[in-house]
Amino acid sequence: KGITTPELNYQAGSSPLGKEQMVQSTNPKAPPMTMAEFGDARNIYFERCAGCHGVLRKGATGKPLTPDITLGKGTDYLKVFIAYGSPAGMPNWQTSGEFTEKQVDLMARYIQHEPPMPPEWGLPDMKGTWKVVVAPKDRPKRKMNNYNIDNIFSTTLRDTGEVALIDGDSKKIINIVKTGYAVHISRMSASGRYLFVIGRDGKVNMIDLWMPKPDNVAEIRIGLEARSVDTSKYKGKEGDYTDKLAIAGAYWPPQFVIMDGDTLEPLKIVSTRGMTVDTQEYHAEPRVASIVASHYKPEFIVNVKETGKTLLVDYTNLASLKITELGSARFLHDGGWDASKRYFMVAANNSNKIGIIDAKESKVQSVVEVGKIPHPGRGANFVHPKFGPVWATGHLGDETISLIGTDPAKHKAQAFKVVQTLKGPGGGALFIKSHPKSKHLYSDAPLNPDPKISQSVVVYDINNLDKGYTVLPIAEWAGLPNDGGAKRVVQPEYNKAGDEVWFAVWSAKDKASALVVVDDKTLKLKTVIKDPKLITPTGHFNVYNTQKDVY
Ligand code: DHE
Repeated sequence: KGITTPELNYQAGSSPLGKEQMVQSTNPKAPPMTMAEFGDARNIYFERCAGCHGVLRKGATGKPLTPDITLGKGTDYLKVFIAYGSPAGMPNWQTSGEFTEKQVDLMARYIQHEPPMPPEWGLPDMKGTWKVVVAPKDRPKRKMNNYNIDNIFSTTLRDTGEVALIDGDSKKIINIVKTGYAVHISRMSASGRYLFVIGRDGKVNMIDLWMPKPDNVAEIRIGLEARSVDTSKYKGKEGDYTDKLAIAGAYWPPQFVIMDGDTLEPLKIVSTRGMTVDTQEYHAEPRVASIVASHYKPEFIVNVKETGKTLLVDYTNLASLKITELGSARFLHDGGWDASKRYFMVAANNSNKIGIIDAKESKVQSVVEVGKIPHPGRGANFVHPKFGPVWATGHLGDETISLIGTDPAKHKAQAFKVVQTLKGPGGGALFIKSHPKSKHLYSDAPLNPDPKISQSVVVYDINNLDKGYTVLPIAEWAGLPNDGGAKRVVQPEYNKAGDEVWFAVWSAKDKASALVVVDDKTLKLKTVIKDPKLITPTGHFNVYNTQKDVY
């Protein structure tokens, strides 16, 4: 049971904000509630509703739910809506078994009161949580272990708030490092020495891979809820910024912060509150989605979800920060570079578009219509036999994969257009991947409602795309016990050599999960990595491919 459509299953994930101190004012016109009821309702709201309706309930991909609207509708109407859902996309919370009748009544009353305001989080708050665990002067002067660092994988252990560092050569766990709550992504410093992870609770951890046993050297909380982190990668005539700066983006408060790349000391905080790109109306909580470091300029590329703006943040002078604001389309989410690393391809997921940012010319190159709710992760680059270099995205809302031409020099007619649409097994795709040394393109579909599809991946032969796909039953290959776990197969990730592909088989916290490694040449099972400590693995990031943006 549960929510039925993939995109809702995805967006109605949990926010840690429900646990924060907030001032709750009551509205005398709204149905009465006890303080205990407010507490419960607030928790449910942040666990299940805030992802779509927003922290302040002003609406994002879901409708606004402020008292000026909800009071007029009344408790009975709201209860029906929450219980049965709507064709426009509201889940059927009660009939799906997610909420009890009592909880539906609670939420119907709660949303007629004023939304509580979570606290702000400025420099003193950040500094209060900032810890340099090992000072730069006390860190190794050279690599102090025998690991092939380039081939280490950092695997998110979502529900334990940890990452597992796994030796990609021996497939053994090197260390399990405590991080923030429901850690989301890992990114590498430009030199490949430091690994950065960010938790949903805004905690950034910096891990030194040169230590005898790689571990945390610094940490900080940059906000109360967050998803993105990256580091400066520019080296050129304007300076060498290798390992100099880090950046993290927050969902709440809506802001990003630039930090010292050695210690995580917070240096500069910028709010993203402001006007939307299309209707030019004020938005109070535009969340920071994906962030990448430009290779062309000393800039971070910061994508702001609700305003639909991409900010090119020049980091050469933090005291007089220069930001170029590019407008593309609303609800910017995830994305990655094209193979030349000149164009950043970002999904405007609820507009069904890919915005293409030219990092060299600092402009929006194009905005391309794709399938329903594109979700590329960082996407996949490969050379199409007919159309040359393309970048690919799968979709949450339909079964297609869109291939976009990215080579204006030699394939001008196809550049920045959808050149081919592949058919996959169904919607619910999250991540797609290829590698310069591989002849294959892999796509998962962990949020497809059919377990047969969510527990396997599909592979396309790049030189034979019209042939369709081959299905790899990854969860079956994992050989896990029949414990009723969801066994969703998530995120293809290549090793450094580009000859094997890793997948997470993701089940609940109290069920068995595993990592499955496939031989890319033969498409046969190579190894299964199992360990009782591998709890809820989701994303995994190969050090070299992440450092060099190879995907
Ligand atoms: Fe993610 C990337 C936000 C749910 C696994 N996710 C991202 C990015 C954002 C984001 C903004 C891009 C970061 C960047 O590149 O700088 N994700 C969100 C959400 O808001 C959402 C919808 C709901 C939530 O409550 O978090 C959400 N994400 C999920 C999941 O349910 C996933 C599948 C499992 C999990 O661990 O929570 C998930 N997201 C990932 C992964 C990436 C990611 C593995 C990195 C992909 C990559 O290849 O870089």
